[in-house]
Amino acid sequence: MAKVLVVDDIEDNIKLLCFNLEDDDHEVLTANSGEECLKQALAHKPDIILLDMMMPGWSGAETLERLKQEPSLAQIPVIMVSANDADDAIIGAIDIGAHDYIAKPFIYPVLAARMRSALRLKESQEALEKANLSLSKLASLDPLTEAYNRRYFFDLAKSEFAKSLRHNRQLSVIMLDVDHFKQINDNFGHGAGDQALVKLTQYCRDTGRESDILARFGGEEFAICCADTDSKGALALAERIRQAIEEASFDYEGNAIKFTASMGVTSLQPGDQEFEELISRADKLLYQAKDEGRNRCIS
Ligand code: GH3
Ligand code: MG
Ligand code: MG
Ligand code: MG
Repeated sequence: MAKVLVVDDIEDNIKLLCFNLEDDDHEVLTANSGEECLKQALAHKPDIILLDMMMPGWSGAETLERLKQEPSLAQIPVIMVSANDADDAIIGAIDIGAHDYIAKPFIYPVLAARMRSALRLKESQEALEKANLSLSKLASLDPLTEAYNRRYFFDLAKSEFAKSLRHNRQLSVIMLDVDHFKQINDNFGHGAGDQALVKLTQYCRDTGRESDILARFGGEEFAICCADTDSKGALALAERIRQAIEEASFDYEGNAIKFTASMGVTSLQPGDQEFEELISRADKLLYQAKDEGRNRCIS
């Protein structure tokens, strides 16, 4: 069963098609002009459109062109239905993007078979798009924590960096490393360590803003890129995250596990040319935080 939009300027043609389509359990929408077709298509997103060629106002070909120009409608298969079965008309319509072309008077079962073919194609295209989408999502995320991975972080953060330079806006980076993480693994097992990383991601998300780009950089090291944030704001955020981590504890196989983290915080400075400069500054500050006793933020 599909949602079918039937477009024809002659009421009787519409009636005949509706009769057949509804008999096949399709949901039928109708339009008696190209203009109306576009409106209906935008409002109801049909699965397929049966479009008359010869209509006053926009012709079938003109209507088809407009459907194909509209990004939200371009994927809907259109079958042209026309009394004109001249080769030129068929070629023209298919070249504009019609999926198929059927001459009037048509045999309904033939039209129905062509519709099924168009719908099958649309379905497989949609499945492919969905698969591509989840694939690209997978490729951008760290599988354990679902924070961004390092590679995708650089893609996003570099583009934020370029925008900040262009528009003279603030940008900050926080590098975070869990303190004595090895001890969590050693004392409670690798699963506890994994769980700590998942919790850490959650603490960072709960404390930060939606726009902060959070990534697992590797091991127990994370980076946060904060657009439109100056050094004062970034240090305050880092400090809130540090406190949230320090105060939290989670249960793992009956053990209440607590940990702390150290952070290096830096912001865009005059003269910065590459995003990597911020990363390496934040990294140095992070190691300073470790040297000075851990569980602290240094900017
Ligand atoms: P420091 O305070 O100096 O940062 O000490 P640390 O123990 O946190 O740092 P170190 O670099 O000595 O150890 C990091 C440990 O993190 C070692 C490694 O086995 C562990 N690790 C890295 N990735 C994972 C992971 O995905 N899961 C778990 N459970 N452990 C991991
Ligand atoms: Mg007509
Ligand atoms: Mg560590
Ligand atoms: Mg580390």
